[in-house]
Formats: sequence, C-alpha cells, structure tokens
Amino acid sequence: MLTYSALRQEDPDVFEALDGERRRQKDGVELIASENYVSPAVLEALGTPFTNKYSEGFPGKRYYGGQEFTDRVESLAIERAKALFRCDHANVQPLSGAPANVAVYFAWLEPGDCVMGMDLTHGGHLTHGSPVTYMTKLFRFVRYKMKDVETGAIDYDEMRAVAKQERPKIILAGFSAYPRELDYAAMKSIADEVGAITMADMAHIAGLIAAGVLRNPFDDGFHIMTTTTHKTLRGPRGGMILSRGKVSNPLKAPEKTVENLPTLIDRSVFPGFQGGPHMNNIAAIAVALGEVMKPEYRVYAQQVVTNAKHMARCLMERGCKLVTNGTDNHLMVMDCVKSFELSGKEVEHLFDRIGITASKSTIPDDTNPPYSPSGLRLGTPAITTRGMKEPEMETLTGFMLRAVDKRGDDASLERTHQEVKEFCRQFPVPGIAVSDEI
Ligand code: DSN
Repeated sequence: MLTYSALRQEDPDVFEALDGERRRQKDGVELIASENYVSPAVLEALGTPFTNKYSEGFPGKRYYGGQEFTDRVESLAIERAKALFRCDHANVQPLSGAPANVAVYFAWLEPGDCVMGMDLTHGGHLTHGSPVTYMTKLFRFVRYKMKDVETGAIDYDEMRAVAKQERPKIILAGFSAYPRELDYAAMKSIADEVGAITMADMAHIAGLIAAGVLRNPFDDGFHIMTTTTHKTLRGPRGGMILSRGKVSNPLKAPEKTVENLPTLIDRSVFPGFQGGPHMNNIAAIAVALGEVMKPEYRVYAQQVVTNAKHMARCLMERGCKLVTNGTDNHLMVMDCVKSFELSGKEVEHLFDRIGITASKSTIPDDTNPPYSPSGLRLGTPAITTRGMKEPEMETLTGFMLRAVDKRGDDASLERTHQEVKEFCRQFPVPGIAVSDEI
C-alpha cells in the first residue's frame, strides 16, 4: 500500500482531502457505471517520474530528446491494445474519451459534415452530438433511437432511411446509458450503403469486449473504436483510438482514405488537437492493459455482466421499472418516476445518505431536464472489482429499496448507512488499506 508519507508532511491540506476520499471509497458502495478501482500496480505507475517528461510525437518520432524509456512504455501500451482489440493501430495519447472522439471527428470530417449518433436521452453520449457541445457548431449531427424502449431494440430501418437522406460521413455506435447490445453488422451495412465510415465509442464496455464477453465491433468490419481507459478497462484516466489501416509517414498529411486512418488519427491527436502526452498515464495504461490480458480479468468481466443481470432481476422482482426491462451489459437505468414517483436526483440523494453512490440519468425522451431527470443509472464494474457476487446484489438491492422506503426517517437512514459501512469492510478496495489509518 502507498503510505503518502511525503504528501502528509509537505501538504497536510491536500493529504486531508486525499484521506477523506480514500475513506469514502472504502466505506461506500460505488454503483456509478463509469467508475472502477485500479490495481496497486496501476496506482504506482501513475505516480512515477514519467510525469516529468515531455514526449510530443510518437514512439521513434519525437520532438524532444531523452525518449528511450517513454518510447518503451508507449510501445507496450500500443502493442497490448492492438492485441486485445484485434486491430491494426492504436493511439494511446487522448487525454480522455471526449478528446478521443473529437480527434476522430477532426481526422475524418470537414466543417458541415454529418455524423449519425445515438440520441442522448436514449443512452448516447454528450460528444455524439448534444447541442451543448462545441462540435455541433462545426459538424451536423443526426440521431437514431430505440424503436421499443421496453426491449431496447434500435430502429435500424429508420436509421437506414435517415442515413440515406442525411448522408452522414460517420455512423457512430456507442453509448453511456444503453443497457443492450447494438447490432454492429446492421450499422456497418447501412454505413456501406451511404459511404460512411463506422466508429464505435466503446468507452463503457471496452473491457467487456477485450475479455470476449461482449461482441467486438471490429469483427463486424468497423473502422474505428474509441474508448476511455478508466471504466471497465480498470486503468488510469485516459483514452485510446483504435483503428484499421496502415501507418504511413505522419509528417505528411495523407489523403482521407480508410487505409490512411491510422495516420489521419495520429496527426489529428498530435499536433492537430493535443500537445505533450501524459506519459505517467500512458505507463499506467500499459500496466492496466497487461492486466486485462490475464485469465483472471476474463473471469472478472464475465462476473460484471452476471452481477448486472442479477441486480436488474432483483430490482424488477421487487417492483422497480428498468428502461428496456433488464440489461445485457454492466449497467441499468432505473425509471425512478415509474418506480417510486421520485426524480433520479432525489433517489441519487437518498442513496448518498446511506453510502451508495449512483448517477442520475435521463430516460428515453425524458420530459424532465438533465439536472433533474427521471432516471438513475447503476453499474457493476466497481463492486465486482471488490469481489461482490450474486448474493451481494441481493443485499445491495435491499439497502437501496430500504433507503427509498425510509425517506424522511433520518434515524433509519443513518442506521442503514452504518450497515452499508459494515458490509463494505468485507470487500476491500484494491490499493486502499482497510484500516481507517493510512
Ligand atoms: N462521464 C461518463 C459516464 O459517466 O458515462 C461518460 O463521459
């Protein structure tokens, strides 16, 4: 375990905040679908002298000297990513998921070009065309939705019709709050009909894909995959762009062809959009990807989905309404208005009171605003890292429903909070000492 002795001595204020955060993490239950806990080895890699180094460029082609070891860690991350996702190229420099998506748009699109992505309230991400993002000032976004919110089925006929009319240059598969599998082959065939490339934003489920638990869009002919590295992949905060194609000399702007995607993407990330990569993060990404290659990770990824399906079943059996009535992946979206006549924000707050953290979420075509939407998103990646299995999904369902039942009863909520803390002691967080003292 890291002891943070220098930090404690040098900066007691920051140390105190860190100490509070580590207690919050070990004493509470993390159900935010996009969060996870890194291993002690990933945590160590983050706090290394790699943070001191400027490394603009790519391995073997840098703009500063002294790159022997940065080249080595970046190449390890690249080769591991390519092997895990079975693709031709990996750029591991995007600072996170949003910059990764923007870098792809800049690599392939001209101002005014069209992208087709999933509607935000149906589970899509802000960077897939939400009007509040700057990208919508430059590019035109059109949306697809579910045709049946009871099953999660996407309307691929409607998608084809809109694609033929709007002629998108990119058809984008991916989501932050969609609990079902997409039909990548159907999307690829629509893209082929209209001459679009296919991009999969797999930030939420990349780990499940790498482990072979969910389908890999590259197997259906997709051209590009973007992801963050800190969700199911269990790495540090960061992003990656994976693609098909061949790397050519990145010093020359290549033609916009599918074959040239790796070079177009590399040039878009640097110098097009970002400066120096964060080499300590890239070292930690290499470590995390090395962990994903191990057989134990496959067992973990399978359990993430088993736990999510079980939690969804427990909640529904006890009267909760879930969007699409279940899940195929690691997340579920509870319709809090139909379940409890409460908003997602109110339920999020009640769960906070008992030490369970989740995130409010819109439901399809939500009439309530994003800051106080009708739903709550729950996910199992973090609790599965702590070793929780099906019996614990039942216990957690009980805690959550008790918090809603006992709203307004402060003493009862506090008693449940103490029970949640006791429960958490059985499931240590990697890299965080179980004891209250560091
Ligand atoms: N903020 C992430 C999530 O919670 O899904 C995606 O950007």
